[in-house]
Amino acid sequence: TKYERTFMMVKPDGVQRQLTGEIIKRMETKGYVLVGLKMVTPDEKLVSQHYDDLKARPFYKGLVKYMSSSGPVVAMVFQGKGVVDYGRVMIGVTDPLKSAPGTIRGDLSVDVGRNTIHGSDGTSPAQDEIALWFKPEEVADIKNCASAWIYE
Ligand code: DAT
Ligand code: MG
Repeated sequence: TKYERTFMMVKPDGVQRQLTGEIIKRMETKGYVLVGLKMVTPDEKLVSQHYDDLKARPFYKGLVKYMSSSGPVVAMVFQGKGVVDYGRVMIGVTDPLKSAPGTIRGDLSVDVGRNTIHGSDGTSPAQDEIALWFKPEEVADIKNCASAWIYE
């Protein structure tokens, strides 16, 4: 694939609040291509692996419990130029009340523990997270017909 990929996930609060379409719409209208999509009800093991780098943090236990006992999430892979870093810009910072208006968290969320969406923090974590949540055959190799009108 020509462009990088990132892992994003609509968290249980975002699914319950029916924000999945809004989130996908923002990424797609930017010009990023959805190449992986599934609803998953993650167990503790999967969430623990996903947030392994935070296991020393005081909120880790509550985070894992929330993410693994609140119903489904929507796991996604987006593809495009700069999608890892710019995807994070579109998401906003961790605390929604510190996120700028126009960002997903800034527009849609209030509390840090209900901040609606996850996005990989770097290209290396992105690769790890895609591999954790998706089988290789679940990520499509899409040649987007609009790419000549998005990229010069
Ligand atoms: P981000 O999701 O912006 O990458 P992170 O990786 O530092 O942030 O933390 C993962 C999630 O853990 C975050 O989306 C919400 C939760 N979290 C982070 N910091 C927290 C805190 N101080 N109190 C409660 N939950 C927190
Ligand atoms: Mg993070």
